[in-house]
Amino acid sequence: MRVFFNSRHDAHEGNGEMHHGRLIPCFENSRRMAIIRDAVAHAVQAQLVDPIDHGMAPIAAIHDADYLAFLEKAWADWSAAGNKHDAFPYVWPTAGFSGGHPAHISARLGQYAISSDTPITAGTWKAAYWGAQTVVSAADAVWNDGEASFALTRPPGHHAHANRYGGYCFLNNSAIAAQQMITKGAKKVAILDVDYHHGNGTQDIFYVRADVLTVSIHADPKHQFPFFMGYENETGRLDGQGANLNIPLPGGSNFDRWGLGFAKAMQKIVTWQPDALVIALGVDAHEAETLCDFKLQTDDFNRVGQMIGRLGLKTVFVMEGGYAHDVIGLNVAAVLGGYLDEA
Ligand code: OKP
Ligand code: ZN
Repeated sequence: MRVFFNSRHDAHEGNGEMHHGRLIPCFENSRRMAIIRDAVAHAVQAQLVDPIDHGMAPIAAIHDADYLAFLEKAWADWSAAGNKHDAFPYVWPTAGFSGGHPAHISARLGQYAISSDTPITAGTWKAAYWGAQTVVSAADAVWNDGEASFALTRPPGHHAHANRYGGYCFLNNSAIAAQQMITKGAKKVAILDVDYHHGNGTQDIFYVRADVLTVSIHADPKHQFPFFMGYENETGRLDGQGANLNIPLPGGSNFDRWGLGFAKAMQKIVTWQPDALVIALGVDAHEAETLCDFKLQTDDFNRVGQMIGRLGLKTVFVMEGGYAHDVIGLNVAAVLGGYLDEA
């Protein structure tokens, strides 16, 4: 399988994140990539491909211009204000505030952030920009010849909105991949998000559109990030009515439970008849993931890949979450191997 690899991913390396009231090493770190790359090398005979630079157009097709201008210059503004450590927001324009859109970098961090778990560093823009180029290159390849590809990149993307970052995400890679295939001629694209967390950014980006189906299977937001989104009654609006499906599951779900949700997701995609499929491939639903509380096993990921393969669709896999170093490689390889066995 072609594996488009973001070799600039390590330009983004946060020094830490707040976790239960103290600063700990970032879950979302650069070691993840080498582990997954090495695991898939043998398992799916990975042909590593360097992304081509497609410029800003595919990114601007998803994200707002003011947000991109902020993100590109955030570190420069932050360091010009005298700061040396990673940039974090500390105040937000929440309900009841009039706004005012002040230019101060701390105000802008709060304006554009959904959460406080996501450091911006000197190399964040570079890593995120090349991550987007990685998924655009992967999407082009799949659309051109129908062969599946895997975009192996970090930071992840599915929590990023058109104008918001957070949940370790800056640019919504899965959304950019879907839009790229539409730009190239696809009429309908489905995005299936199997990450443990709800794909809030992806949902929001396509919420009023009829041409992109968004489906997410995730931990019930009542007890898990992103908390304020991801509920079952969010089904799309206007032209997008019926083109969003959320499948929240209780904590502790094993494959008996998760698989039922997955079957529902598969059914929706089959009925909807997309021209292409993007898999937002988070593997953090595995039982060894400490940030999460689902109980999937590596074999279960293999079954997931097989079932995706049997759909017979043009498929782009986009790396999202998965943090347990001892199993993420195995789990990604299990999905991709299962896919190749059945596609
Ligand atoms: C990103 B992806 C705890 C903060 C937790 C939210 C989880 C983001 C997961 N210190 N941050 O969906 O795997
Ligand atoms: Zn996740």
